[in-house]
Amino acid sequence: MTSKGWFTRACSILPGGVSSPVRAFKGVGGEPRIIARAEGAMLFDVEGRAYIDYVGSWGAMILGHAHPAVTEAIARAAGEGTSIGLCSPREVELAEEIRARVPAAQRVRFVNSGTEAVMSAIRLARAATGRAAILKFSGGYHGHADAMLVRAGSGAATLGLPDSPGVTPGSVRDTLTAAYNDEGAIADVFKSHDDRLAAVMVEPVAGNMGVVPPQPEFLTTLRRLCSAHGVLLIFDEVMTGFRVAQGGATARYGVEPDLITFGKIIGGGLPVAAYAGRAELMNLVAPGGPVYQAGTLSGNPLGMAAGLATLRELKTGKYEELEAASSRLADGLQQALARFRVRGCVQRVGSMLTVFFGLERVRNFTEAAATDHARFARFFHAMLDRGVHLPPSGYEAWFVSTAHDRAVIDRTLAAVDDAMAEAVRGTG
Ligand code: HOZ
Repeated sequence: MTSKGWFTRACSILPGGVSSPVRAFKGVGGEPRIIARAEGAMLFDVEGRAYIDYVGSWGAMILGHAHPAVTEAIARAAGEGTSIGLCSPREVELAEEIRARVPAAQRVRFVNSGTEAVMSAIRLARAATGRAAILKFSGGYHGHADAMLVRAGSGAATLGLPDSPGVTPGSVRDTLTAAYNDEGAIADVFKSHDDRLAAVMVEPVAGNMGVVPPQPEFLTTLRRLCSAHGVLLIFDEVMTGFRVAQGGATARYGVEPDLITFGKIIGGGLPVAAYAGRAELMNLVAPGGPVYQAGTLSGNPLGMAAGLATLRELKTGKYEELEAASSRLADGLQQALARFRVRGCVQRVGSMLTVFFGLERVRNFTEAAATDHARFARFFHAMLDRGVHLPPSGYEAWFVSTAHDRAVIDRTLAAVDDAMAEAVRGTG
């Protein structure tokens, strides 16, 4: 059956034909390719066409697809029981591997998705401070828990649903927002709400409005204000954790949060996430303390095995390879923009990057929204036609994996020239 046939069939049973909204191509038009399998840097659709993959399962697949160390670890674990629901060694080992890379993660609680990690970290922050309000940033995406669907990025921004219906006014009453990278706006929030502010939730590198790096003083200002006002700083490192450095954004920027949420890479492609942080905070989580949170599949042996295998492959040298491949790609894209005299920019931190059309710099969600999404859509399709699968929205990050070697990057850049010409020609 063709991609079209599968998608028609999918639409009759899955809402919008998908299991998560961005995949439906609403941000770029057309219909998604239905992917039969993935290996290394490549995707293969049901019609046998091959694509270089920059979705990377939205950041999870830092070693590329079906990495032998990961698939073997999963197979071994599966043979020893797919879910135990009781304490087992692999969860201890994975938590220790996390702490070895991110010392701020003194204690770790495993959950099953980034949404769950964020929701639980917020509950913990509220319990620890006795306050209710959470500050998030416009265009920041922290999963789909009610309190975080306010001015949200990622699929919510792509579909024009940053404040989803179904979220009650009561559940977002305590969600405050400010513009990313705007230290003045943040200082104002602290001035007016410090007695009710429990936590600041931030992506240390924004990745759900496209990649928007923090301005030099942004994270240190947040740290200083939080410490001065007894507010907890939560880094949402679901995307950046073990991605922008071995120790994530915490290491890359040298700013230590109180709590951290992880996902994606720590599960090696299986549904694993975690929240972590200072021991005295994390010890408030049940059964050590009174903050309740639980899950039947939490610490699942397959996920723990995949996460362990992934982290153990990610030695320092791998980050150098990722940096080299990603900077080659970003430079090539930037040169193509210049060659075709297209206004735009490539924003990159480590192995995550976004091409924005129409603006030379993007610092916040207002600017990300003002970029030329119609031109991105044309570029996306021109790349897809040439065998390169980008994330299907201008509000998403592209992810480079260790399987994207020089040959793969050069094949991508060969497609970029023609695709850029096509994107420039269109008028939409
Ligand atoms: N919201 C994630 C991307 N930023 C996941 C999207 C998906 O899985 O479709």
